[in-house]
Amino acid sequence: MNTFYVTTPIYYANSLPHLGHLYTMIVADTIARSKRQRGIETYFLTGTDEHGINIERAAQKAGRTPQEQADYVVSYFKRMTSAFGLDTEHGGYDIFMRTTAPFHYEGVSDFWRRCEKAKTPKGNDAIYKGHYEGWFCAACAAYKTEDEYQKGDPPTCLIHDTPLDRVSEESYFFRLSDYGEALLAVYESRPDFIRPEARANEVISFVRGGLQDLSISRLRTSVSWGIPVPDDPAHTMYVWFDALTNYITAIGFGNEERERAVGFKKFWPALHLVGKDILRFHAVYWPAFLLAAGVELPRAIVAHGMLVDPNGRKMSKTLGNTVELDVLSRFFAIDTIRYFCLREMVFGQDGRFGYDGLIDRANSDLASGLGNLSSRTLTMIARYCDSRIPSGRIPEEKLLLAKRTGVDTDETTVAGFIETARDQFLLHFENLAFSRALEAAWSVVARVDKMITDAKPWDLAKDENQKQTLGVVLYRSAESLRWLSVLLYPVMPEASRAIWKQLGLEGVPDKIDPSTLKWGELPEGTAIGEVQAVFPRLDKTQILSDIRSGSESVKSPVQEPPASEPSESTNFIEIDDFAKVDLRVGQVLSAERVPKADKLLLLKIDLGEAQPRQILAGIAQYYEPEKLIGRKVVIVANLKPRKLRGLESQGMVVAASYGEEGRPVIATFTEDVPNGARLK
Ligand code: ME8
Repeated sequence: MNTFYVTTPIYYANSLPHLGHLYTMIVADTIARSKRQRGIETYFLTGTDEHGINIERAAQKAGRTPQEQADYVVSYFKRMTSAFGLDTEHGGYDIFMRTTAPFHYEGVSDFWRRCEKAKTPKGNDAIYKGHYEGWFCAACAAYKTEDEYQKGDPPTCLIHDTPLDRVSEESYFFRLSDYGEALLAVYESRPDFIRPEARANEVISFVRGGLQDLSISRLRTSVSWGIPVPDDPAHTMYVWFDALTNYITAIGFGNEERERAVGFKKFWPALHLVGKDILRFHAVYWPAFLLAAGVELPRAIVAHGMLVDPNGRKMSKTLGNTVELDVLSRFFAIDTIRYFCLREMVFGQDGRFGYDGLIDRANSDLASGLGNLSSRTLTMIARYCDSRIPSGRIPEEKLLLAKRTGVDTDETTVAGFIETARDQFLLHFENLAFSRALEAAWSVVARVDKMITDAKPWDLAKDENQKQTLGVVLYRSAESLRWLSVLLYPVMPEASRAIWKQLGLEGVPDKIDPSTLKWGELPEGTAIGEVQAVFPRLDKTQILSDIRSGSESVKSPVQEPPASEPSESTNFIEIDDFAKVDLRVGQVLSAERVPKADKLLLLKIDLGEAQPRQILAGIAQYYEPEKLIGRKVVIVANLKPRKLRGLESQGMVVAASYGEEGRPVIATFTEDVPNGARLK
């Protein structure tokens, strides 16, 4: 089956994400969209890594429980991914994976047991119990060897500059030292297993240098916030063992319900997209665990470079040099950020991020480049007409005429040019060389711009004898825009859709395989849509000064929630706001399924009023109607009535909603309470 599975790392739920985290998501989202565009069934995972000392400490500092800490960070992630168009609703990720999900516990336990039963290639037990003595960095969630820390009392992590913890305790070990040869054999036989090549070489030389066994558990008394080791709850699993396994538990490993819903068999193996900072965990430890458990290895591990600050230091919360997502979302369009990340960062290498550069690129490549090409083409089509087709419609190209007369006019060269550029674009894209792919696309922008400048349609329009040529020039520009919106859709979904719509085309370019594009398929005579600037020019001085002064004049959709607030909600309301909601106790008098609506139940509810209320509730998949009869429920009594499936619903049943699929649990009372009583 033609399927594809792409993952980002699951991010630590100890702090809020920044541009670095967004970057990996943007790349993964772009890859997922391009696969879907080609008709490949794709699953895209992102999420949070919620266990370990890291999260425990962050929670403690913020006065939260670890679960509250994770919920708090996740609520921000959810708003952030929605604001940046990366969530399911916007065609982005398929799962926001959380390692506190019960199915993950099940899957990891299963995976551990498999490793525990396994023999290494040298015939030893893959997991054994021993004693660990050494230094541990909570920020990296990794044990540190002597060359990985700065000596001192206590020593500090070379990456995070934070003090290390001394660990001296009983621990389970994974016998990594027995896997060196097996891993090297994998790297050798699969040159694309680790990408880019330079990173693969680093991994290979690390493994050649000899592997040490890995401590994969901590005593519960030292780290309590974690998944218990099966049959030995005095130990919790090492957070990386737990976290890496998310990639398979998310799609169904070790849990039948998930398997049915997604399918490990269907989607595994994955392409793991990671920052180079965590390559070793993915390219050494993870494949070794998988080899032990007898699970197929990933499709590939692709490591990108780090976003660094102007001083070349990795952008990170610990260093306090991050680009905040609320600032970005306040001043820049999503597609501008996506374009910049993919165009400016040479994929695989570190890249500097600065607002100056972002604004310059946005103005040169987007506002003056693609945006200008789009608006000048469409404005001219709106204004001028060719010999036959009135203004406001796509003109005729007369390609056939030119071919027949054997005249090698510009049309053949533009068509030929864009076809070659498309092929280059796709080739670079396939190799994850996004920057070069975009260069190829922008060579088309330049080519078509040149054609317009050379042909001067504004002069042609003045001459009745030149109307055919005018039509040809405008057709070619418009057809090039159609191609560009298909090619660029995975990188800039919103802008591509906007151009597509302005061309007067039906649907969206998200399902058109760019390799099947044929020149001349833009229907002549199509009425174009309303012409609007796709990328308005950015006022650099104003934006930079607003950013520097911390101006809040533009509201951000991803502002940090108040620090004291542990839950998923963000804004406080006044008591008067709450009083507007009339919540009443009701009792279910009858309940039945709604034909042809597999989610809906039709309920009659006694609210202590003269007549029972008719209320529709989307709970049919989780509640048997007959079991609800007589049950006390909470009803929003002053909700504006609305029609669902032709039936009026006069209120709403209040229910909790949890999990990925939003499973409902109806609110109820444990004590007696009369129908119609108000909740306040
Ligand atoms: O390592 N530039 O989580 P994490 C580019 N939970 N990418 C960056 C970046 C930067 N400056 N900073 C962060 C963890 N990233 C583990 C992963 S996976 C089973 C467990 C991105 O929150 C990049 O993808 O520290 C990097 O690898 C990841 O965030 C690290 O996220």
